[in-house]
Amino acid sequence: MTLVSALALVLPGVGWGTMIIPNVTATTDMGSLNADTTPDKMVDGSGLTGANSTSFAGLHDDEDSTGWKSIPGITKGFITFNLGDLYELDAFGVWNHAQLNGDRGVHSVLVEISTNGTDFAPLAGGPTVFARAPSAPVSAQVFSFAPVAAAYVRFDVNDGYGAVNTGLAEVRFSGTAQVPEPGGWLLLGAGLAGLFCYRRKS
Ligand SMILES: [Ca+2]
Repeated sequence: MTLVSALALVLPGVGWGTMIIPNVTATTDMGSLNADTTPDKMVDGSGLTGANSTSFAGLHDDEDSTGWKSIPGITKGFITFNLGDLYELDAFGVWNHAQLNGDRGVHSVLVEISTNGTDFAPLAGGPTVFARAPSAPVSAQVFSFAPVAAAYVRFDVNDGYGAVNTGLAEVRFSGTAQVPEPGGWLLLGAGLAGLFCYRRKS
């Protein structure tokens, strides 16, 4: 265990050295109600005010065009998040969908992680239920766990809170970017040394 991961275990929420992961993308096999409710509305900050890059602060509205909503009749399926890089993932925050007094929200889930986007395993210490959000504005429900290497996170959605379709307003992840392997550092150092020598000669 590294010092960073040890500290992250004892610090609540976003631990020391971790950050909200930027540029996450989302896909789903549960479809979208319409062009305003596509999966990207879960990860683009739409409808979220007061958010920052170091915590799960922020309140989300319940407008029609700021969250993902599935195709009516489909409340079971997968949502896959691509973190864009490999991270020591330590927490995520869920702003559940508040429409219909929270009936629109996602209820029971299995959270899985992957380093390659193909092989997924259950997230140890991950939640199995997302709380109902009975009204907007919605604050994040934050789930923290022992840091684990992940480049992808998948929500295996089992059901919603009773509406004909289900959805999520926003999901954000926190973690520490994994440093390059020792070989990578050597290459970086050699490159910088080469650049330095080049500038000295010119
Ligand atoms: Ca949103």
